Amino acid sequence: MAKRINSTPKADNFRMPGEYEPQEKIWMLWPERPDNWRDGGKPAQKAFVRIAEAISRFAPVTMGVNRGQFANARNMLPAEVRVVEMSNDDSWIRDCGPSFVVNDKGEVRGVDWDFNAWGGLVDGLYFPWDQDELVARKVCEIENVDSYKTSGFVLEGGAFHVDGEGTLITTEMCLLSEGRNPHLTKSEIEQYLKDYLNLETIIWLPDGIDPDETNGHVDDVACFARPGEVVCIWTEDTAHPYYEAAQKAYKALSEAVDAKGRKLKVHKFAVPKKMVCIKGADGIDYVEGTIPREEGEMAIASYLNFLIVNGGIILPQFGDENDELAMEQAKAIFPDYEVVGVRSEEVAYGGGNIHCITQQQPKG
Ligand code: KQY
Repeated sequence: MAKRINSTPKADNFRMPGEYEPQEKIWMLWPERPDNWRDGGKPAQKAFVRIAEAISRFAPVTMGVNRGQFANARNMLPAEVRVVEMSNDDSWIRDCGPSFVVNDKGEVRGVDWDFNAWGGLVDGLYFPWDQDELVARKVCEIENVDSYKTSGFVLEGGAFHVDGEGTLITTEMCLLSEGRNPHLTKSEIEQYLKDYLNLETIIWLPDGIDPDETNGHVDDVACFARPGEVVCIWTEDTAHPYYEAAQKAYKALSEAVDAKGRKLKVHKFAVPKKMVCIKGADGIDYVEGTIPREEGEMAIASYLNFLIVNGGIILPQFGDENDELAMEQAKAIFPDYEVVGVRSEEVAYGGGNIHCITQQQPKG
């Protein structure tokens, strides 16, 4: 039976592995929410199928699906993708799913953060979020994995990256936002991160690129390529909407020292040349309590929102002039990996990308 554990991963010698460490499987949730995805989620569902197929080449995929979409998802997805019924409010399992931790004996546990739809009643994106809040627990139950619950501490998986060796990167814009943990100081927030992910060093970047969506998740801006090396979005176009955030992130990372005392090597990573803008918004329902998505509005589109999975890099592609550049840069930064580009504008229209809709379960 999967139990709740009343201590912390740090106290029990569990740590969160880097995304480049071996993975058991990848979790996803099926899109259908008509007030977020256009045309009842049909175009997004096709994108999710392409992404699940690409990931399946490197690790098994399990897709959680709301009751009413089970038959359709099962029909659309290839046989190798496991489909399980799992109620949810939307498909962002990076954020509502568990963050898995492991120990040296090969045991795996989950960390179940409080989830409040990226800001709760202050600036959250939809209401209610009660089914999302249960996703981490359900995943742990299905996998028979014990879990820690951070009651009173709100966090999402897209808000941080770890190197697996005691270092985490995050943004002040997100973790210090009013809708997350206004009752905690910055050093109290650091202590939660250290206790629940078993860390020594937190590297703070100032800003993310989507203040109005996730309040600046780091997984659009920077990630670890391996211990001691990070990838950071970069543009020299001063008029680009991501320019300021990229500059600040690059500077913070270049000046940082990780938990092992290493100065980080920072790889520059392209951003789309032209902004991806929401299409087909007349096919999105308007519902009070959900942030409206407007025609032509800038969607957040970052190549850096890729997934690292057992020797594969699943890289967003937008039909942009810089798609090929991002592919080439990913191949150069990850020479031993196969880089697979997948068109994912439809995911961007919904507010995120490949990293946001996936959650890795590490091998024990
Ligand atoms: O990017 C994410 N991690 C989540 C975005 C949520 C968007 C909801 N419309």
